[in-house]
Amino acid sequence: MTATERTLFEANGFLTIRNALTSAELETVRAAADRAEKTWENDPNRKGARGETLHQVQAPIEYDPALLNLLWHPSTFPHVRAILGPDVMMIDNDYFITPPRTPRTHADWHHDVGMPGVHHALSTMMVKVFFLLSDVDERSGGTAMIAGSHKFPDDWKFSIVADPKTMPAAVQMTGKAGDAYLFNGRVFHCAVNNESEQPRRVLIYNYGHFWMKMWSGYEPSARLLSAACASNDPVQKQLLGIGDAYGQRLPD
Ligand SMILES: O=C(O)CCC(=O)C(=O)O
Repeated sequence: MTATERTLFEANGFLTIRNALTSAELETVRAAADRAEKTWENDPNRKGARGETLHQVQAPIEYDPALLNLLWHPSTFPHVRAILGPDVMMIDNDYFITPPRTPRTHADWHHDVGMPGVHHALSTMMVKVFFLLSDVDERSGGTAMIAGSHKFPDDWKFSIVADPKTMPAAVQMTGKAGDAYLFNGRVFHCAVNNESEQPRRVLIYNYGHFWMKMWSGYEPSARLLSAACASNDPVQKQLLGIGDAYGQRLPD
């Protein structure tokens, strides 16, 4: 991370990476995401949410190597590793498709992580990376955040709003397909309602520390675990949770 990126991330709790994917990569990832969506749609037993505000293809890394490889993509993962440290591990991953003209938000204002009663202003427990697969403007149902809210005290009284978009001082994350953004899981955030005619498509990769538990339902399959072991790549193995519960570290 550059000094500017690090300072922006510390100050705001989020950071945008423009053109995280090249146009060739974006094409490959979009094709893989389309295939995953079709497979998921055609099999109601596949995990995820099938609601009017969100189609959630749970654990896209299980569907295609192009979606797995984004977990350690060189434009985003080094930032995550720099922020979380050498004991980084994957916590969950999703492909979110927000349908056009949703009647309400699929995710009202919340923190992803926190420790009630203990204020860890200097601890970063989770970092979430979003890759945009579609252009996202203010009307597309994107993520909104309160800058710096990862350092607010636990008892901070955020405004209560009926429409997430009207939260005072919220910053709307917008960008072009191929851009990415990452944020501290303690940042107060939401998805605003999609008021546009286009679906919003994002791939989400969430990371924490090796001693944390992955979200239930996101534990990698035996197939992915054995491929990671066979690769003998310390990053792949550790991100998928292979290693010692305590003391697990990526080499420098
Ligand atoms: O869809 C979004 O932009 C927000 C999703 C969200 O709130 C989350 O992943 O915690």
